[in-house]
Amino acid sequence: MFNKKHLVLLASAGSITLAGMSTAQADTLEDTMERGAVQCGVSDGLPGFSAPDDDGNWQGIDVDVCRAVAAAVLGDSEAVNYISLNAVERFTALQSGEVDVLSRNTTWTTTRDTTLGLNFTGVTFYDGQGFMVPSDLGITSVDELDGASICIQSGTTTELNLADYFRANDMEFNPIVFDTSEQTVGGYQAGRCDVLTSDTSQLAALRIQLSDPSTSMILSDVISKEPLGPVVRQGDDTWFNIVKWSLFAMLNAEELGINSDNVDEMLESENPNIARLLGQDGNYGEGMNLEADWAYNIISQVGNYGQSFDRNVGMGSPLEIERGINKLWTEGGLQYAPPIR
Ligand SMILES: N[C@@H](CCC(=O)N[C@@H](CS)C(=O)NCC(=O)O)C(=O)O
Repeated sequence: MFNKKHLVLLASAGSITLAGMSTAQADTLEDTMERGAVQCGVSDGLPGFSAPDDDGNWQGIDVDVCRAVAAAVLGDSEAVNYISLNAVERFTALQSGEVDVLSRNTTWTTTRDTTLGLNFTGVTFYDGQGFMVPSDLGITSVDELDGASICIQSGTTTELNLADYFRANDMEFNPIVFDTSEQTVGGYQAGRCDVLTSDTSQLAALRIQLSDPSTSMILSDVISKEPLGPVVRQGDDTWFNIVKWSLFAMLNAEELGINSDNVDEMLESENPNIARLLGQDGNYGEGMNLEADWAYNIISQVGNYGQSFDRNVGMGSPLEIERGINKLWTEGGLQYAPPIR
């Protein structure tokens, strides 16, 4: 059961715990304020999640988390330094302090949350692993993939789930492993494999990068749970709270009907929930050493969760992903933020 990968992970987890302890006194908020920018770890470029636009400005639902933190802390959502990380590099970059928040389509798992000296702060996108196949193969289900060559990215939960699923179903596969999504999609396009597997949202992002997306389809089967969310180092609870509550502020704003267009009118609202969120009744940022307008700054500059979802990955974006289980709990979905009180 214990393969080489597990041993490498455990070996590195040891030094990581020590690194986490040595930074127990860290004051990431103070460092960020002195620097004047949030150090944000993102992907190598995954449209909808984190990718630079034509003008070189980073965009995406993961990017919006870092923009929200920058708005809350510095009053300026643009005050972010983006650091591109592939799947293998991402945790080391956070542990070493190269980045202060990792917001890069990263699945929350036990090992990552408890053995790496890191903490997951919430879920930006509830996802699951799926498969993309050339449409002309006539494949309709994952059960037809016995013996397939499968393109996959190293250092991901995708790799682990694939092995589990095929073993459990007594099926064989030939993994073709790459380090970046660009290489993975390139390998698939060049015919190095029959199938590409990844989180389904990321398949949607990879599919639109194909020279002709209509030649590939995403199967409806989903073989895993992939709750994706931002990660911080252990040992700095104030920073942990800031990142966690920045996302909660965006979710609460959507629930309360506050968006970037109406937030100024909402400052006059008689609704106590709105008044608390916008800093008109008390200062709920105080416990995080933030100003009372921390959430106002997030909502006015970044928008609420629904706005971010829609423009980056939803129907207002080229990915056109349905809101699905990422709807608010009030709409039958899983997205639920604790109250501001
Ligand atoms: N959610 C999974 C997969 C994450 C992942 O890295 N997926 C690839 C999909 S191809 C990716 O995003 N690559 C972007 C990159 O290389 O920067 C995990 O946390 O392990």
